[in-house]
Amino acid sequence: MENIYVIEYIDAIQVLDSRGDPTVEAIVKTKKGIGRAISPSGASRSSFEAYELRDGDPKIYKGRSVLRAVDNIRRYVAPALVGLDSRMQRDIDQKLIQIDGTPNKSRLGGNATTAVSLANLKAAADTAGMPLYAYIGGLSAREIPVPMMNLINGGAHAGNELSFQEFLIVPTGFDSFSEALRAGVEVYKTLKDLLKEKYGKSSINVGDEGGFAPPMRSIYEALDMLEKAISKSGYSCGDDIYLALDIAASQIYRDGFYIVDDKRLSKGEMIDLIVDLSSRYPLLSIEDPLEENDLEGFSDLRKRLGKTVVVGDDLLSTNKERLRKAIEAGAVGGAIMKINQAGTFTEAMDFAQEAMRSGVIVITSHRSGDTEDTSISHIAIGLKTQLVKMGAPARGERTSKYNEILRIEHYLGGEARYMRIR
Ligand code: 2PG
Ligand code: MG
Repeated sequence: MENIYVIEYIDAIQVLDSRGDPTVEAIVKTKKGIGRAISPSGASRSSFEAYELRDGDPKIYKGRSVLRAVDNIRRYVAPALVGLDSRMQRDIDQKLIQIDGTPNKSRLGGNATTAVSLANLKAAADTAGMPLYAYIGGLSAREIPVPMMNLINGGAHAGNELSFQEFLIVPTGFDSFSEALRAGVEVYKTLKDLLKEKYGKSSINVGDEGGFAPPMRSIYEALDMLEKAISKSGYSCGDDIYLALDIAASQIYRDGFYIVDDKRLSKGEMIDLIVDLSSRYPLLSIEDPLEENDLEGFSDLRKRLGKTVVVGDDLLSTNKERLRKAIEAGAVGGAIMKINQAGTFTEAMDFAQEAMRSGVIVITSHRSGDTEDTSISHIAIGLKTQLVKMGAPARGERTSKYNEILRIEHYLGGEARYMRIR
């Protein structure tokens, strides 16, 4: 009998991400299905991520083109994968790792491997006639994750002076994803009014992830503003809706000090600041509170934080070895999973499952440079991660992902369950 899952054709093209930077789209066709996927791109990248291959010619797209990565797919990946069964995702990802042959995917480019790995996953699901989340998670994939919505942008994602990268709200106390999203949007709109009133019209310009990028200088100001926006919208902060932070501390780490609100803080002072923040505000989680090499600091902080979850993003870089070390050291209660940090779907999936087995909360995450690709909406539900990070409810590359979750929730009907975090 003919095997309809056999890969017949692979191609790639250069497309654009939400910052106008070129990125890789891969296309995988089987006998009866097709999958397309686009690699996203981070601004605050760790040094342990899969390598993002860019051409570097300043005359073309200011050095940002990805034509070599595209060519690598056509020249090396396609001939090796055509003829394989697309359902053998692990074998296909292994093959990508093998063809690349480097520890960080620097030969093919992590952007090339990510796009192919995800396009293959989608092609297999399409061939099976199944939505991607169901292909990944089967019948039990019916839990809808809680969104972490990034309403105020700072750091590497905005042209303002805020030292921390992301000020998020987490609508946990609702019965469904759609109700939680509605609350998040109402807070976003109220925040817009409050910002305009206090700082003027220019404060409602948005940053890379669709959150506002106001001319604030203090992290306390940003958190106070979020609290106010939540209560003014009629919700209770710390009950219906929590706050969260992504400090992205490697970005503010210089010569052994952290630069926060124009002050130079030693590691001890930084830890004290974070402990103070968590005692003043209902913070569900704090991501990358310290720089990406300071495992010990993460563990010390975690002992002092009580209920606030310490999340590793750059620290872990969606890498199973780094996760293992962090778990052994008791350094994290939460882990960010980004497919393109790992470079293939199965590596990211193994990372997420290892974390969950150890009781670590997993957050499926977009990148600050993202696209209309909605793979992560399906992956979060398929892998049953408790949380998703996909920016503010604004800008097409963010709303496409929220909208896809709304579609899945609608499709699941009475089967859908909104995840409980607390
Ligand atoms: C992060 C991400 C996504 P970037 O740090 O968590 O929000 O940012 O994609 O720039 O690394
Ligand atoms: Mg982060």
